[in-house]
Amino acid sequence: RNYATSAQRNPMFSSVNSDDIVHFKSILGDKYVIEDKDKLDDANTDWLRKFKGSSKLMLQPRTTEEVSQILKYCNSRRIAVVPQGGNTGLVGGSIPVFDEVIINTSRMHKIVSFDKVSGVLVCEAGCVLENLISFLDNEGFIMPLDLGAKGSCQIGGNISTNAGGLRLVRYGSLHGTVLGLEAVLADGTILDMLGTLRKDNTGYDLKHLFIGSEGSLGLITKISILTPPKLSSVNLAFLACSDYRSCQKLLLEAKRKLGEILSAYEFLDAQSLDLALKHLEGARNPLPPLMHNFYVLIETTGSDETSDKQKLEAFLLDSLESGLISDGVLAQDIQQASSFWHIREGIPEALLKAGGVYKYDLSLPVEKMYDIVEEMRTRLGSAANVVGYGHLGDGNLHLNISVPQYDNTILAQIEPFVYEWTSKHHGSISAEHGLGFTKADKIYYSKSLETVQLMASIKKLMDPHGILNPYKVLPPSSLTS
Ligand code: FAD
Ligand code: 2HG
Ligand code: ZN
Repeated sequence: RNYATSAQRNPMFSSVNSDDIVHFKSILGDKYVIEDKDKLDDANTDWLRKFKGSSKLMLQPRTTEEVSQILKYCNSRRIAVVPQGGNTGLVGGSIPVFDEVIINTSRMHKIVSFDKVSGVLVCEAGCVLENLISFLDNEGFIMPLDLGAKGSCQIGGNISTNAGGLRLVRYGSLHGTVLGLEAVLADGTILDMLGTLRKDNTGYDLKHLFIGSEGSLGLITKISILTPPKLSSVNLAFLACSDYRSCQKLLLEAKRKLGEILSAYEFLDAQSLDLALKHLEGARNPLPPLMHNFYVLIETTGSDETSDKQKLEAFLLDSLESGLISDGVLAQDIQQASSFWHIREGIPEALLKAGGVYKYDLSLPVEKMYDIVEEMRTRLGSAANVVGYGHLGDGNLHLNISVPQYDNTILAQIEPFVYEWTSKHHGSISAEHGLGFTKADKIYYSKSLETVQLMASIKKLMDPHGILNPYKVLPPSSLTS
């Protein structure tokens, strides 16, 4: 499907002409001004292969200075642009809606510095998350975030979406761990906010505007992030629970009894596990194939192998005896641990292989979180496979509705119901993926009119011609008044 079916191109934007191409080549050299159809096809298509833009040009700058020159020129010519990192975003934010120029950051992948005393890493925005994880591993540190897309996603994309992931329960959000940023504004101004201090209360902390603004306020070029030391003992348990209440109670118990070493608390329902086992290469059920309704992964990370393991084992034994868990297995080595993670992290890929998928990334009070999955099952009957999984420790449900093919009558059964339900229960319609294109017009379910108006004023102040990632994040109507 094309984006164009549900949006209108802003006629204020210029189309790229041959003089523009000549100009971009003078900034970047011929090789990094890409007009090749195959390369553009990939860059125009999102990870979900749900939407397709029609950009005829991708630029691949190497330096902040080049980004600045590109944006300055685009701003003066009213050429709209879309910043793109690893293109793993799940809300249609990283690809053009129409013919916006794609500014891809893949060549900006240098590590600038790493301070072993403070654990502060400074790097360029195009560093792939997995490469940063490997780099830090050699230094005895870890990234404070980890997610299934780590092999492709870039730190600039992570910060622009304020990605959560599997470790947020322990290390908190990027609003806490990102210490500084360098970003280029729409008019080419370079904002140096690349501080490396933990504390700095000199005026407004503007870096926060860029964290989670999905490329709509500026293009992030460098980042500084606080990384925790790598601890020696990591344990992972894959557990089964008979009902959702048990998953919830187990979370409270885990916080109470494993609090200081708890580093992940993830859950999946039986339907999610079935999909993973069916569609993921090499996936095996870690438990004997009995019928359980829910599964929980608990990871602990600490500094004392013997006592950490004893603590986790005692916790698991207690939980078995009290009936909170009905079965469970502790990974015996790194390979087994990564096979457990493969199941959890691979669910989005399994869903993609299963057919079409409607995705909802909801923050909800933990006790209400699974009700929406059950209500949705009742609404849709056998027309769809409704699955629920996610970051239970953070109150973040990934409600996914898998269908053989996209079907507007099914969609009409899902939306606006799912958004109204979330709003009624004081949840957020986007916990961690952002709004992008697909959810820009749904912002009012989670934000008040006055809040959206202030966001629109900030957008207009920072990007008066609206060239940065248009049609995303904010509904176009909020920007015209
Ligand atoms: P892209 O997809 O390229 O871009 C995402 C957005 O950021 C776009 O709006 C783009 O315009 C903007 N952008 C990118 N780079 C820059 C930049 N340098 N400056 C300004 N704007 C920029 N998300 C989670 O929060 N938690 C998860 O656990 C998680 N798991 C995932 C698992 C899989 C398998 C997949 C496919 C996605 C997952 N995601 C998750 C979605 C998540 O948003 C992305 O994976 C990641 O954060 C995006 O990084 P990226 O480099 O691919 O960004
Ligand atoms: C995850 O936690 C990602 O696996 C993707 O955020 C969630 O695909 C999804 O719904
Ligand atoms: Zn997630």
